[in-house]
Amino acid sequence: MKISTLSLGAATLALALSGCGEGSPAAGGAAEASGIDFGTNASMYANDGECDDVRFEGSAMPGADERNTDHIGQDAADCIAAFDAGTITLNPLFEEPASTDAIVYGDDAGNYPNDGDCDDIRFTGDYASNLFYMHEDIGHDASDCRAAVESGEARWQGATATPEYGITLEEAEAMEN
Ligand SMILES: [Ca+2]
Ligand SMILES: [Ca+2]
Repeated sequence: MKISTLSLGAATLALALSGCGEGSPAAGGAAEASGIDFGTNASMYANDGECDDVRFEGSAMPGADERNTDHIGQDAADCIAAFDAGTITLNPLFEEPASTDAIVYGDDAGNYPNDGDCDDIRFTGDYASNLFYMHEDIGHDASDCRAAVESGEARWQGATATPEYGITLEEAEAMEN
């Protein structure tokens, strides 16, 4: 169970500020050498000891039912620490493909296969402003995403720390009600 508090936000800000100068814990580590943009500590789950950024995989990630695409690029301190410790790695599905033809789309085992929308957050397009992305669909909406890329509707956004996030869970629930 995760609980966010205002005090956690204050701690996040303090840590983000302290990380700007010399002596940042990431300096010289594997995370820095990776070239990955870990982003900010804007997530409500920043600095809770788990890497909540679903671009990664490994033992320092929360359980599957606690993962959420909203935290991509917003849990830098936790994910840098875990990356340096070797308890997470970049999910290979997010590695930049050499060309559009080299994209690994995965399979159709996600929540919304073959519904005409590319639900994999590795991709975006004009449609994304109305889409609720779920982490379970990463690499699991292959037919829809392949068709959308081939038609030009979708484009690769990959491992950017500032993706198009689609709509939030709250917005999705409001649309259902
Ligand atoms: Ca975290
Ligand atoms: Ca779909």
